[in-house]
Amino acid sequence: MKLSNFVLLLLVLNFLSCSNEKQEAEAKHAEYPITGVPFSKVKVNDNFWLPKIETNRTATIPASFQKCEEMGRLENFLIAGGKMEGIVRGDMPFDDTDVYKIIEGASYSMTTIPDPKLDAYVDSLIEIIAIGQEEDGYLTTWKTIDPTHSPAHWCPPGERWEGLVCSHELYNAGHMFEAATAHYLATGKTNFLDIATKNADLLLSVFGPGKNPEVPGHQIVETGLIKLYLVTEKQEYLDLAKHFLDGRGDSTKREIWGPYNQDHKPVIQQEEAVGHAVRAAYMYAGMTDIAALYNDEAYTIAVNNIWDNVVNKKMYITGGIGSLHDGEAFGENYELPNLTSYNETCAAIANVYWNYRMFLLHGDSKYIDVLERSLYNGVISGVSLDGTNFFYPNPLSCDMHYHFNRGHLERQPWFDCSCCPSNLCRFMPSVPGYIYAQNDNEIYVNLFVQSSTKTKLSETDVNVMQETNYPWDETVLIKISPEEKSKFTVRVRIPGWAQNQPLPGDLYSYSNTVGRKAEILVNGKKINFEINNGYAVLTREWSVGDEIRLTLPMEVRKVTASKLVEDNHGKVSLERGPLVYCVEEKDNPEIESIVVSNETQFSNHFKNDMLSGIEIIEAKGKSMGETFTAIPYFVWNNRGANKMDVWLKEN
Ligand code: FUB
Ligand code: ZN
Repeated sequence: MKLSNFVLLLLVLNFLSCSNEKQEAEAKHAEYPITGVPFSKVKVNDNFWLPKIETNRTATIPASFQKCEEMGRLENFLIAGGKMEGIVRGDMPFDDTDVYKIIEGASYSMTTIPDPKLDAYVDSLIEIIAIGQEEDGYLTTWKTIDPTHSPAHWCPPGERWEGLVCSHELYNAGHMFEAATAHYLATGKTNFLDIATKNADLLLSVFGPGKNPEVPGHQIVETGLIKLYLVTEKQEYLDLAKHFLDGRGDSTKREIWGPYNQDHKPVIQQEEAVGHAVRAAYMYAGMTDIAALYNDEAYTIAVNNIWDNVVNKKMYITGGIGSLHDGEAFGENYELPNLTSYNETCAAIANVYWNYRMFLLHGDSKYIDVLERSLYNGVISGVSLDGTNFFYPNPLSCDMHYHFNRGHLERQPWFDCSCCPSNLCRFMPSVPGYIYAQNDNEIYVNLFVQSSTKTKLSETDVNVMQETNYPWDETVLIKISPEEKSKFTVRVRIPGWAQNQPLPGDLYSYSNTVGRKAEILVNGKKINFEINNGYAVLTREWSVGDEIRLTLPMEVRKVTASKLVEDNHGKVSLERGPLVYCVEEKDNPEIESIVVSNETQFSNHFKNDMLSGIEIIEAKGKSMGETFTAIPYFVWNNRGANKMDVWLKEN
């Protein structure tokens, strides 16, 4: 792949929105195999995502800014800049990043819905951030305030760049780069970008061949640098990103830190997902960027191998990754406990970032299958329906004894380590960016969300519209209206679950396979279609008003896990469409006696008045235990703490 191809490819990754003419002009110069249609070009008008994105804008982002103010996150910048007296506030060496991540979310939000008040507030925060930056560009407030005093008992104090394994200086930089890029693309202003490039230039003078050989203890600076490169075109930023990745696990130049930091062997030799899950998934996203950007086979092979390991051995049915509380880490192969599953919200988000890049690199819908599963289950379970309370871990069972949510049984408004709420702030407004993608003469319909967009193919511009009540209903109407009648391809994703495969790989399977297949009508006529890389490939001469009607078999399905997953022996979980279901004590006072047998009958119906409107599953059978109600996993724990199970005993 040519460098310029990848530049554009990355430009349209979920974070990056081309909202002004300058960016559109940049985009026109590039060529690339597949590019996502950026969220700023997609108008979502559905009943599922739009309310969630709106809740993020009106509740989550303001509440999170408020928390940053209350918890001293802003004061740290002022103290660092000598405008206030005091010692560092907060408990984490990366508290600065909460401010950055919420600004990133606010920037995305402003791209879709202009908000002058929010714009002015964000500018005032950027002024405060600038105060915390040292003359030479250095910016990590706790070290500037007093390098002899660490806010975290688990990370010793030290001068600049000392103790990078835990100091988070490069993690702080990475989130700043991602946020500053988003802010620049959203507003066209350079006030934040200037802070970021000043810091990145300092990194260039400190790290790189023949300089400080250390690598980040927590990855994200790599993708941050790549985004900075995309907007500045400064090649050194890109080179430094690759340099940081190349340096991991190389014991000839530095003392390596081991598997927890994915620093046990060179990244291109890694085959198994190990260690801290968020670090890992951010790194795999960065590696995928490098694989595409440099057309690097070794990087491509490595991310393919690691991906195979994750989907076949280390992923929850909810798309969650990182099963262990201990170290917030991946467990051994098939080590997927339910009650104690960690499944950090940030890791689910990182899994989306990574899988989207894998799709852009390979054009296979199996990556979108993983992305969709994470998105509809393990990501949005992280936030309450009102947008103000959060899960850090997302377990698959709750017994009311194991206080899984950092000592609590319910979602919390904030945490001492508040990475997950601020990650949701930045993630939610970007969801429309995962729906469509394209290359020269093909349009990909990846997610089924009522929405519209306009894509520019080589021959013509094409308006694409979806009408659907997905994920509740199984029909999707896709309207294709080219400005000029012309021949091109529409690739409509046929989800794995609609082809009797819950996830790519053999970790999970359905015990009641459904005979009904996905069906497609074009302009009212049923067609036979080929499935290629997971897509129905519809190539024809399209004209204004053409319609594709997709019907997906949304029967209730029973999932079983590989026998190697000990916790799920003799158990099944329920799914419908992309949604994983669970049972809660609220609906099922006798939750412990719930059982599923071959005779259990399932029906589903929509309950408008329940949990903001959900499709419930009702089970009926010969025994009392077979009569129960299941709800989508992502809404559990919105009616107070109570027992919950995803995996149900099978009789
Ligand atoms: O270390 C920064 C963030 O805090 C990680 O990504 C999360 O897992 C939490 O530990
Ligand atoms: Zn987190």
